[in-house]
Amino acid sequence: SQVIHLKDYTPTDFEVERIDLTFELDPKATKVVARSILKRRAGVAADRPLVFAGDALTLKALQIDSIDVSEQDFDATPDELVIRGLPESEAFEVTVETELSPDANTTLMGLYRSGGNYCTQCEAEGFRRITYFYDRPDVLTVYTVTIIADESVPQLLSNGNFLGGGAYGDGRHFAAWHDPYPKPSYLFALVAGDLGVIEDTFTTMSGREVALKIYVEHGKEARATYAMDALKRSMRWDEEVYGREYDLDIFMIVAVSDFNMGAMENKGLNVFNDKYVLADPETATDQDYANIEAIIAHEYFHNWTGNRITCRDWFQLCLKEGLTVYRDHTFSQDQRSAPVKRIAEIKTLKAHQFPEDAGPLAHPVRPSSYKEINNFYTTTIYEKGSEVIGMLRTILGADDFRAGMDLYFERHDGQAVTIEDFIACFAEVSARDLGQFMLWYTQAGTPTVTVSTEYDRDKQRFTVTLEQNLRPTPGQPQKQPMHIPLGYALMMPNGTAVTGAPQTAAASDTVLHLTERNESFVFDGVEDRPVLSINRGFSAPVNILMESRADDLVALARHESDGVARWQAITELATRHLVKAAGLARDNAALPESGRLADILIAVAGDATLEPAFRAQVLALPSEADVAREIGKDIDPDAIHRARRETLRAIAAAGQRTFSSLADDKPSGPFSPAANDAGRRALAGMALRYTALAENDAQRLAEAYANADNMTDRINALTVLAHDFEDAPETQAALDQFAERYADTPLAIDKWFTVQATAPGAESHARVVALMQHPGYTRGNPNRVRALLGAFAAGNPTGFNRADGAGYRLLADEVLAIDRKNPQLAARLLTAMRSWQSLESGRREEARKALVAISSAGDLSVDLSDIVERTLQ
Ligand code: DPP
Ligand code: ZN
Repeated sequence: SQVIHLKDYTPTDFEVERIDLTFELDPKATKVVARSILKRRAGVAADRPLVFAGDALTLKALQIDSIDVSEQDFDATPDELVIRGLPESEAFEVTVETELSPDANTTLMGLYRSGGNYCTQCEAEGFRRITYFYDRPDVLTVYTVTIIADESVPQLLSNGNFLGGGAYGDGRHFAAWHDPYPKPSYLFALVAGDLGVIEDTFTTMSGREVALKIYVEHGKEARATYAMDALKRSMRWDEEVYGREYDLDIFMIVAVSDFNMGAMENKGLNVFNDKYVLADPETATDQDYANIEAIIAHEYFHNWTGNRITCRDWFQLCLKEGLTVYRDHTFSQDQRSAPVKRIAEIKTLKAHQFPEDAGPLAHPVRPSSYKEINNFYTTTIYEKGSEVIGMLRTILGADDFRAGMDLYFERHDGQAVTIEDFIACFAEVSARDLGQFMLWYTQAGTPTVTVSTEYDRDKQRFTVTLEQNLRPTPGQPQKQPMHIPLGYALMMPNGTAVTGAPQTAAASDTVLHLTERNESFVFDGVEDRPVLSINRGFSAPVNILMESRADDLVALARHESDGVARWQAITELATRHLVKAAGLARDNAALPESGRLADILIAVAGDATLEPAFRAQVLALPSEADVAREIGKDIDPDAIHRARRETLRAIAAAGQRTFSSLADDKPSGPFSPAANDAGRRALAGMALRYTALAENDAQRLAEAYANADNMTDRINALTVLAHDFEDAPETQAALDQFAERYADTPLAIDKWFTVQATAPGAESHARVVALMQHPGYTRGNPNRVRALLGAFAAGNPTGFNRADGAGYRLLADEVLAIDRKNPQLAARLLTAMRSWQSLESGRREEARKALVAISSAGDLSVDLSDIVERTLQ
């Protein structure tokens, strides 16, 4: 397959003025007629052919201006339609008829069936599985859609506003939809089925009433009410914070159970993975509620950042994704606790994006080439893309940032644009040169900033020296220095503030702007040696290397006034401890005393002036994967596991009294998913784990499991049982009970799969193999596969990285089997192996063999071969 390059971009020869689509739905033979008006662009020669993309298509008929095109004037393959001998008139009509089998479509791209209902997924290149077309984001046109189906399929939905519908004859009916906003084909959607619905309305800031509908499987309506609430809050927030109003008469969301992504922002008709719509206290955790709120907001916010203004080409994907993630992050921060949400974002970024940036799949936020665009819906495009927007706001300040956004909306509404167009708006309103800032979009890899400090008592001068480095990444051997905005504060070891002003324009009271490779920042009038808090709030997505004295970190861990920065300091202390402990565990030596770390954690745990959710996050400690990432090479997952487990036990023993009382301190009254109560459950749940470890007794957990009246508490107790008390009889009893209780709730059984797939140790491999035979499991459903196999590969360092390579072989076999049905899912699963080169040599060799086995199997999809080849390189 060929490589596509950003530098090769050229516009199409023809514009599309409008497209009318007619679907006659049938599970095995759906007829699609696409009639579009094309207009030759000025300067395009009359003998240029029309070239439309297809994917696995069968052409049934082809007409131009209602006359059949003769055979010598076109070539149709499954992948392409080329028409020659076009009319010389500037505009003409092309009618393409194709026939599809939604039932046979297991890729979940294009038109397929899920749970008996028809639905579509067109981003990035699914529309070409429906009809031949200019399936690219820079071709915007107005869609009118007519859907004809059997009466047994009552709801017929598409984008835009409802035009009308009714009987069609022979037991069939129809519905017609018109979307007045020109859009690219990836935002097209069709849903048809027999679904339950909940309805509401929203009055926009200019007073228009919008109908809101959420469609779910019959009987699940009550589980959609939280999603509806989140939708209305999102609509209001976008008006208040960005001045963005919704633009159609109706906004619909449909939940489907078979879906490759989280959700899809199709204009006026969002299609969601049901995991991100359905929630009630019995089946959903607090984390599920938070995810639903975030993803509902994310897809809604795309209406302006993505739909009204879209991407010129797929290289610009972060234009809509990074920006929209930034918007949903700040929305959730506003709806919940900002520091707690920010900590969660930092954890996600470091757990997922940093390893991507450090391994063979590293790519810039805006890549310059790709083989398969599906493989670029990555944490770099999304999460790092969002961090880049956050840095832009830090550099410009809130007012210029908002002014830049306003200009962007005003100038580019209705267009398909580039990152350069976007950044130009901010450069213009702020009168700044953002040329160096653009490197964040073009250079891959996570910069390291080395920090050293010096205090001169005689001169009362404190100097901070920073050096930035960016290692080579695939295709980018050399890097240039970037603009890195580092939040900072100076304080005395007892926590009092320091007076003393930076002596350079490159620093404000809160931010050091590092723009050179090496730079020193001088503070005068500093009366005593201060403690430096750097990259406060994680203002830049970088690694900090600082030879700070442990005493300084302890001072920050105790006294940092900013919650996020305090968490950062505690995390740094804990990480250093765990890295040291892992080294000793590997040599079978005694582990270091954790007294000072334990004191800090126990003090935070018992500090009622702090938010419970914050205390829970501190108690979570860095994960085994966090410790592995910090060690960076020659990794032995078993040693890390032993070190972390023993550290947890030591902390648990030291704080037993505190933890035991916290474990019982739960919210009272009816269940509320709001942040406050969720935070209290999180703290109690964390305390329960420490208590059980201290008591070394599964009994308390079994009781907590039996008494739980919501999924958060229930799954927490079950997880501690399965992960820390795997041999206790209580554990198997609770697992069995859970399976029985939720036998009819696949999304809950997914949690049961994940709890077992992530139980540490070599035996988890056999458990996963056995669970693949469970009646609730199927390779055909992405949620099931991710809950079991995905969780095992990405969330079980000791189990998956079993020294004999059995984990890698299992993944390789399954990935190959899944690839035949759903390439996107297979390719995504395999990214769990992206850090294989940092393992110790025995495991590395086993991992390599498994990757080679995939690579040498025949008939791989483009998606999978792209990932496996890049991973091996
Ligand atoms: N549906 C995916 C998202 O919203 C891709 N656009 O991120
Ligand atoms: Zn998105």
